[in-house]
Amino acid sequence: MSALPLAALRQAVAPQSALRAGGPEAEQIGLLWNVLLVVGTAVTVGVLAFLAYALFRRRGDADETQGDRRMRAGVRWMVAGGVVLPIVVLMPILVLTMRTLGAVTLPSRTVASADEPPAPGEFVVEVTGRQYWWEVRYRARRPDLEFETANELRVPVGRRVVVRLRSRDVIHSFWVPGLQGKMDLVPGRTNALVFTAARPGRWRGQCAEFCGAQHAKMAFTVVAEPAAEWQAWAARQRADARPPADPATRAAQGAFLNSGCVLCHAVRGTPARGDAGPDLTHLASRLTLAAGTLPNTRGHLTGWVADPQSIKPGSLMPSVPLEPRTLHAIVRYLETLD
Ligand code: HEC
Ligand SMILES: [Cu+2]
Repeated sequence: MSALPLAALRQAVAPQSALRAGGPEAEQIGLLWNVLLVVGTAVTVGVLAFLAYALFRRRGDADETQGDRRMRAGVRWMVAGGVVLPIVVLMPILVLTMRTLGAVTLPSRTVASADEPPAPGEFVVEVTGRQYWWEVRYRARRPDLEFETANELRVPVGRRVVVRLRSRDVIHSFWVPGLQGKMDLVPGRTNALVFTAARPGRWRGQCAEFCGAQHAKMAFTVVAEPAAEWQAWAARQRADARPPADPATRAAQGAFLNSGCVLCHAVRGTPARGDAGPDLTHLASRLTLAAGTLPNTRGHLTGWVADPQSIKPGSLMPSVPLEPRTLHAIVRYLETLD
């Protein structure tokens, strides 16, 4: 077989691999992992070798003094293998683990209450876990610079990102293996983690704490891009939704505003103010739909709006029966929300 399948596999797992570190925090964790792998393998092989030796060696009967000597040797081996070796092996690992923890986690004093604005120079994103999607709010020292999106974190390359984690319902867990370890989102408290994306790219994240029927379809994407591109993106996200440019789009907007959608979804700049589902103001600018479940294309969008329950059974968006004309008008409108 050619090398192709392996290359394809690598490509497939790369966006969500802890072995492909995307920044300094992930590198520290990767280093610890590599040390544990090497030491663990060496200990396992050593133990198995001793075991094989003990099982297969041949020894004749011993007289009494030989027996005594063997007994004392046995005790020495037990002390060496059962006390000295574990201490010698585990102490450095403990120290390395503590150092890694210290290097990749925030001191508890910076795990601020969720409502505090960021400190000067701090880049804060608030992520709220919801069944089964992620509400994402970019905090700023000036309230008018804050904005909300969903299921996607865009960050400037090289910027240390503080993610404040909260939950609206049950416990979720925020995990981007290529950038950081896991951290729970617990109702009633705010946790925080930091990561830095050292180069432009995309990393897949995943809810890592079982949170209900659609837990497996609760993913998200971290996109890191150069600071100037991020600024331009943020400026677009802050703006209200693009108003309809022509009568057909105005009619399409009407179809959306007259459907039940507005009870649960917000489109800033329109009367839609719902809060039960993701903010749709700039839906068309996102890579995926329904928390990483579908690529954001017209076909998938239509399928989702027509029957979300067949795609994510048990998700909190009901399948609303829509006339085909209404359905296509709504999709047409949503596609203008870039
Ligand atoms: C009862 C509340 C509710 C109603 C009504 C509702 N939605 Fe949703 N919607 C949700 C929830 C909750 C989600 C997140 C589902 C998930 O990913 O698990 C969602 C997700 C979506 C998404 C994906 C957003 C993203 O960022 O990935 C789109 C698009 C959407 N809804 C459009 C609509 C449209 C159009 C209508 C009207 C026909 C509608 N919704 C009606 C609650 C609702
Ligand atoms: Cu979850």
